[in-house]
Amino acid sequence: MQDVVTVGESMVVFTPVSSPMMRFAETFSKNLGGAETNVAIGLARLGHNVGWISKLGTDEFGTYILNTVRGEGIDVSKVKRDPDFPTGLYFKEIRNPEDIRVSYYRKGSAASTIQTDDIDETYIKNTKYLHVTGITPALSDSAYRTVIQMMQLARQHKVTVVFDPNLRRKLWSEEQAKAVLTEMVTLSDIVLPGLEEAHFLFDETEPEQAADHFLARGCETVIIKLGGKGAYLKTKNESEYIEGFPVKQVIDPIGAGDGFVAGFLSGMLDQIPLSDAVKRANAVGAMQTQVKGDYEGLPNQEELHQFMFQQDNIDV
Ligand code: KDG
Repeated sequence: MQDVVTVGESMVVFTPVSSPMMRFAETFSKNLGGAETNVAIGLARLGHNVGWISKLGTDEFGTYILNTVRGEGIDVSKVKRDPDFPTGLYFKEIRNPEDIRVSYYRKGSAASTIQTDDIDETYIKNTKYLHVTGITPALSDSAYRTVIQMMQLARQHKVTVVFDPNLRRKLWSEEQAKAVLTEMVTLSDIVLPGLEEAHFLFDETEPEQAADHFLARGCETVIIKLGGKGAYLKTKNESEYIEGFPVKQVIDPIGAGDGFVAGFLSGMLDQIPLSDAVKRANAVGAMQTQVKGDYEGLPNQEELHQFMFQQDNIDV
């Protein structure tokens, strides 16, 4: 039995080293990225049992990803390997923390061939939370059908569905994204959009009004991520702004939203009050911005407690 099961694509990430610009760089660092594995790693480091469903090529990059994710303590027994399709790649140019450019090489990747036949219903039934993002349905039609079916199965089995829209404009058209992400909202119990995503979906600029659209579509808990400012939480019974943790300098913002989701789910699993779970989410998100890489800054329990304790004492 897992605490959280997630499904999605992980890619090898190459980051220019000798120059921040790809066209001049002669050396690149190799790493791992993928919103869903970022969340999974964050949760595993905080002591939770997590399973990851995906597909990888049988290439060296697939082996690297599988070993790394397994090495973080995540159950990879539901990750399939396919010799006919490559593992996805992406390149991340950090020109500065406000100007990060991402180039995907993931069309036709192994993960994009995931299909409904790959679903193991028992695995989904036996988890407390199913975590999905709006990246997976953008990969292919079969990936779209798979993720929707997983959400439906989770609901049938009373598994809580957690959805982060993670809008990736490079992967699909605005119309497609809006239609599918809205459909996913209606199949979710907990949604964690960024304010920009809430605006994209419902044309609202204020968190309070945006949150109401999600509640009206059946979500029980809405948490709107506000970056460094923290987050806005709304349910039927409560609503609150929860301040973020200040950081001196953002080194790499990628993965902060995933860290936020991991921190929040960790709080839910530990059964702390909702607003404390959001506070933990803010802390994990802030910590993730302090290190280069999509997941490297995600803390273990001790690091998290130390960070939150220090920050609370600075505030006093
Ligand atoms: O949320 C961080 C992700 O964007 C990154 O790790 C890569 O999954 C990724 C994507 O599709 O951009």
